[in-house]
Amino acid sequence: MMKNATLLFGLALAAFTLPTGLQAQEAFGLKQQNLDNPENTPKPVFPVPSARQLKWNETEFYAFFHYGMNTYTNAEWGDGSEDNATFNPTAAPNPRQWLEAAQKAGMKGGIAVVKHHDGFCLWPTKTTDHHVGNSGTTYGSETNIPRDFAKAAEELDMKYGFYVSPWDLNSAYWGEKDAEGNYTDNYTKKVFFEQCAELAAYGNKQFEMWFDGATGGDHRGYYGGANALRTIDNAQTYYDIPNLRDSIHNSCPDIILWGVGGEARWIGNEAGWAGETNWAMGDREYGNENGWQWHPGESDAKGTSHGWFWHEGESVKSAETLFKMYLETVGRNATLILNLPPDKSGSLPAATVTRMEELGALMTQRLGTDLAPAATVTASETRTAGRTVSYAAQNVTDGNKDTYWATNDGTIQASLTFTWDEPQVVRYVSMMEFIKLGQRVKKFTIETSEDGVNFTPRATNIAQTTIGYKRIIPLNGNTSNSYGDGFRAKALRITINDSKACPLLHTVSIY
Ligand code: FUL
Repeated sequence: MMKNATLLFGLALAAFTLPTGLQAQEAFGLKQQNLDNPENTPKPVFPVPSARQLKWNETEFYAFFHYGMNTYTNAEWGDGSEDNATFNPTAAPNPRQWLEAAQKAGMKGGIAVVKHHDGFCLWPTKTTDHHVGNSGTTYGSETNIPRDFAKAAEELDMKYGFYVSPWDLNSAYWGEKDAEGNYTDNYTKKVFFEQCAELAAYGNKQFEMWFDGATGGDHRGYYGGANALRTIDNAQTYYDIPNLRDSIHNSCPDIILWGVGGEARWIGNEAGWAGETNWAMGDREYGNENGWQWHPGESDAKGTSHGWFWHEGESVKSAETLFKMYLETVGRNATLILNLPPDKSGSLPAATVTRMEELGALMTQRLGTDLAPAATVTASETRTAGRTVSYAAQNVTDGNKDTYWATNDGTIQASLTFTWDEPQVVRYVSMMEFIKLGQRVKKFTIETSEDGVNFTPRATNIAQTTIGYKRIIPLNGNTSNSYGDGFRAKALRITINDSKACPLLHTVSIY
């Protein structure tokens, strides 16, 4: 009898103190989480960017500097026959001055052309005699652009990289064929790979190497004295791109090989615009929603009136025009590489420097004061938190790109509302997706409300489709001279209307 009572009491106690199932999970603080995915992390939507592509995208706005033999021959494309002594700077070339000007405009880096199609190298290369060291001119012989450019960029805490033309109109090896009519690998092995390796040695913090797509055609070249028309049929195989990519990444892990390198794409024009709808997959201005490879767009555009290289009478575009280009590229999920050509002195003309200061001031005036962190942010739905990770609406204004707002799986329509204590004047909205898990958003709308109750859609003439790395919407729907009076708003609402999967936004800024 006594024995049975003890047993019963023991069983009752066990039932009370040893919870099972849900109770046990709660006891361990797991609530209803899936044990395989304790943070409730959303599944990626493929393709996703590589780590180096993500870092590259963060560079956003950077400069292009076309300087070299063409600066002294008034050409855009030389033919490779130019004499070394023609490279004759009237002062010591000053890449630090180039980068300082770019930094004043808000750019985070720069790419220097160190060899254009004419083949003249702006560093003392071992691969050819056609280089600065043999120019014999006062400042020419001392010039070493990659060395000075990399040093200045590191000092200024800017990202840097080099444009090295695969096409080489000076080299006897370029496009050379053997007796059977097959291309030899002399150029790729003895010249191009070696030049890329020499350049990679100028600093392992390089973020991009720029390879133009020119492949010969109807432009006559010197080619070591052959004076011929030459062409290659397939740049990918001729330049042995997969091998080149691997060898460069071994020494410079963060370099994106642009263009023929396959890691970022040409935006399809050189006028400084990307599609309003722009996917990071696919090609050209608009990309492709269903592209299988992460292939983000870069827009290369001239900051001056005429050439990529400096010419007599070259003038710099207005700050307003450059700001429009910024909105239509960086503001549309592309990066912008803006060309600023140094003149014969090896420095940027004073007018270019002044214009960059003006552009910087305009950028600060228009996109410098973010009103979003002062707002209360609410969401129509917030994804169930993980063990340590929250997907709360406030994540979009915490200044941390690693935290984001998300909805639950299956919810592809949702809104975020920003409300201020006092009405604000708003003009631009900038949104950034958490693209580490893929580009998702296909359609959205932005509305403002003066009273916090009645909302009016804004910028309805603009395709409010993709977001991607970054999308900036001028609320008056105008990318040119779009400053305007702005809208008085007690609240602003962003509604995602369609998305490939649950939307993930890591930052929203309102100006
Ligand atoms: C092109 C080149 O042919 C132009 O001269 C210029 O360098 C431009 C940025 O890329 O492929």
